[in-house]
Amino acid sequence: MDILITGINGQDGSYLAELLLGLGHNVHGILRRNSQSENQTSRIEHIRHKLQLYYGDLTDFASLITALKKAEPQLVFNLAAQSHVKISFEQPVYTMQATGVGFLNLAEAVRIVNPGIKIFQASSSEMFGNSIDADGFQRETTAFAPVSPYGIAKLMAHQTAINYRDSYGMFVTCGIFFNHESPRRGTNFLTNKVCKTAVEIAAGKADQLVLGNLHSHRDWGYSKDYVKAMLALMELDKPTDAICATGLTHSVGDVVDHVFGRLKLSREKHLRTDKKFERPTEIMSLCGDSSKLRKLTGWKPEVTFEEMLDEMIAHWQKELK
Ligand code: NAP
Ligand code: G4F
Repeated sequence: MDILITGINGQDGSYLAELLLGLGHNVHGILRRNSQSENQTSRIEHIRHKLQLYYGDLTDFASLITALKKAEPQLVFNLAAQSHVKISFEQPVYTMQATGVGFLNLAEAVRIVNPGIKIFQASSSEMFGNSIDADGFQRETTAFAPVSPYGIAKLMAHQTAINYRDSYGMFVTCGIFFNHESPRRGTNFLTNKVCKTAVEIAAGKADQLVLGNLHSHRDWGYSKDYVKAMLALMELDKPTDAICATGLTHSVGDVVDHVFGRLKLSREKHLRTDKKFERPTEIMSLCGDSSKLRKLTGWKPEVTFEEMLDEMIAHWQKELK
């Protein structure tokens, strides 16, 4: 198949491209122009020669039409977004344009070019805000109540996906993804910030890890596991919405304790908090029930929270050498 990925140079986009190439598909991707051209392909340099890439942006409707016409895909995975929650408070308008209206641009471009193209939308557990079922889980039936511009933008995209499914009979599937990480995670997200800084401290190249809220809980999975779920969802006969999560939750402090424990660092000496890393509003606990996804596709997470953090630590130790 010809498959188009928006956000192909992101964490998930790069792993999904590897997975699809391995299965023999023709993989196309949309790249954003950067004044340092190496940054445009920083996560896909190793597979770049196998990809067909087009400059584009979710906020640029014409570029989406052009990419769809050139790639002639059967599937489109929309993984592009301004995906950082804290930054969405600093750039709320851009986040709405890229993450919310950007998906509308893509859905409309697909409807115009070829409504038979199947779309995957990367929805987010941020859409739940602090909604939580009595047993401590979020599931497909839990009410959405986002508390960040990013969460609101993702909810706009999510509802648009459902509307295109209902109004036009288009195949638009949403994976409601909980946090997932890897060595390719941006280093301004919690897990990779902790791993990278802790390795630097252990090597004597930094002294302190400075974080915001240590008490929020997240359901942290592994990116390579989650891109398999995206593909499994797109292989179903009918479009749907399904949660992808591990079903286990850990606090920010737990992440620090695991990483500091591995590197024999003391919290007292090397950990500090600063309000500048806190958000105006915070989600206190995310823990996803992914029974629907598991039942429909047989998917289950393969890498544990601890194994994933160990892989991220090893990555930074190698980089530092
Ligand atoms: P990521 O590493 O931040 O990657 C996002 C990608 O989107 C990057 O390649 C970025 O381009 C591109 N992008 C940003 N704005 C764009 C725009 N206006 N037009 C076109 N491309 C744009 O995110 P990720 O972790 O791979 O996540 C993939 C998707 O899943 C995102 O939609 C995210 O919101 C969603 N999601 C992620 C998680 C998670 O925990 N990772 C959980 C739930 C949902 P550059 O490479 O040029 O920066
Ligand atoms: O790693 P984070 O920035 O991820 P967050 O905000 O949960 O969002 C991620 O997951 C969402 C799915 O739920 C995605 F949709 C979204 O695109 C993104 O991938 O922060 C995790 C937790 C938060 O509670 C945050 O307040 O860590 C806390 N935290 C504490 N100190 C910090 C820091 N987060 C960051 N990024 N940096 C800190 O210094």
